Amino acid sequence: MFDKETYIRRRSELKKLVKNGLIILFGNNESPCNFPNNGYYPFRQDSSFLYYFGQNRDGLVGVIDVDNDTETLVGNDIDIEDIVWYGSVDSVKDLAEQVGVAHSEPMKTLKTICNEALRQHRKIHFLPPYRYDIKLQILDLLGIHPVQQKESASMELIMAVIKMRSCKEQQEIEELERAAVIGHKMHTTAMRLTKPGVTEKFIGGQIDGIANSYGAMVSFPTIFSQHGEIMHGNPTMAVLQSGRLALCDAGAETINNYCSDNTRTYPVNGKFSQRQLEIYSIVEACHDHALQIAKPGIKWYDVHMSVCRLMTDRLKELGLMKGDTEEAVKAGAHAMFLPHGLGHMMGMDVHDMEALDQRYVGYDEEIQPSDQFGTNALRLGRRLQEGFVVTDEPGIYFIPALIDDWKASGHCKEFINFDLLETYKDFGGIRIEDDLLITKDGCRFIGKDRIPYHPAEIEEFMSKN
Ligand SMILES: [Mn+2]
Repeated sequence: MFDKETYIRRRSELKKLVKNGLIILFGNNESPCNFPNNGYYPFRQDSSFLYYFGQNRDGLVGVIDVDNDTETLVGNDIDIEDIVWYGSVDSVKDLAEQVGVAHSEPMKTLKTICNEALRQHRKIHFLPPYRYDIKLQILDLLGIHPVQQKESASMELIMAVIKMRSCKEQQEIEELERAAVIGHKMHTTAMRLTKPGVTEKFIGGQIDGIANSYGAMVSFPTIFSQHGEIMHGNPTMAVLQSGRLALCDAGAETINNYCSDNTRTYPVNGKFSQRQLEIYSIVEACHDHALQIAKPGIKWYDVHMSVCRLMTDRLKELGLMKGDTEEAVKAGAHAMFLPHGLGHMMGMDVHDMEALDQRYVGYDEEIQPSDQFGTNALRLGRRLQEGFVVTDEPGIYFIPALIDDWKASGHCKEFINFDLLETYKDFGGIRIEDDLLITKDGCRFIGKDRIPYHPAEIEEFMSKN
């Protein structure tokens, strides 16, 4: 948790942006895994609740009455039975005081607060809920059916939260740097453990333990797979084979729930083949290219497209693509190899604020999401600002089903050499990902120590460890 003043300042700013009405920020509840008392562990608080109310405990709701300038933390104190099982914890009144909130009320009062506001026809602002228990809570409090809650959510509140959370404060950047340190440990451990004969699951489990040991949890389910071409390939019991590449996309959350998100791809046997090196060097160039051009004022969409053009040029040199680069990228031909976006915002959520809808987080009046395959997976398109944190994660993948699909339909056949591509069906995929902080006049990587990614560094690291 940050100091009390941080939360007071943020709520005060939020009130100015939302202007009027009653803001209700729902904290998360424990989520049952296989029976009610066996919840998913660790508990994960809602990030916007954390941003404004700081308290990392289940069963809390933050209420900000903008018209009357009052703030209330709502939640039930635990009873003696809970104390027996979980130990004693601070009262809701204490929790409120710790974050500069003057009032606290038991949960049953929330219904009264909402009824009163409804009776007075006041605007009640809430964010789009993503957990079903919260949807039921909103149905009970406001009478809005769960299927209508996304469209009933407050645009004023959504836009205010996005405005505030998009630009990271200095203390948030320091948290992100801490997350990067844990991420570095996770990735270098995965590289150390990678060798023929080990299962993917063993490596995934070992590095998840590092996230748990030094921070709160993993920032998303760890991807560790010899099938790098599967975007979200979670670790399986498959045994690592010499000659293949392993792709590791993993990150940690600090105790204060700030994320890291990095990807590395390396040879299982520690030595790149010539063919692997050729593809790897293209991804490496694209990764470094984004670092060179990202800065305030430039559209992330343009950074993405610039990377796509570079990738297309380089794939043409290898004979995998052909034709005019501009035309190929316009047609979306590069998406055969890069079917996702160059990166996304990152903060307390690994895809920061994705629950608030990427249309608003990543786009604006100036730039709208594309519906073209590949570019439709670009989560961020709008102009960068100082303090934004975005991931830089180009990749090249050889997806057998996608190759067959495009080949059969002739899609982009003027830009793709399907005969040569056929010989890459057993290749897998490569992604390199680091997290960028947009600075005053450019950008820099988050994390002082780079996880090895230049091929010579990787080979040296893997031969020594
Ligand atoms: Mn990412």
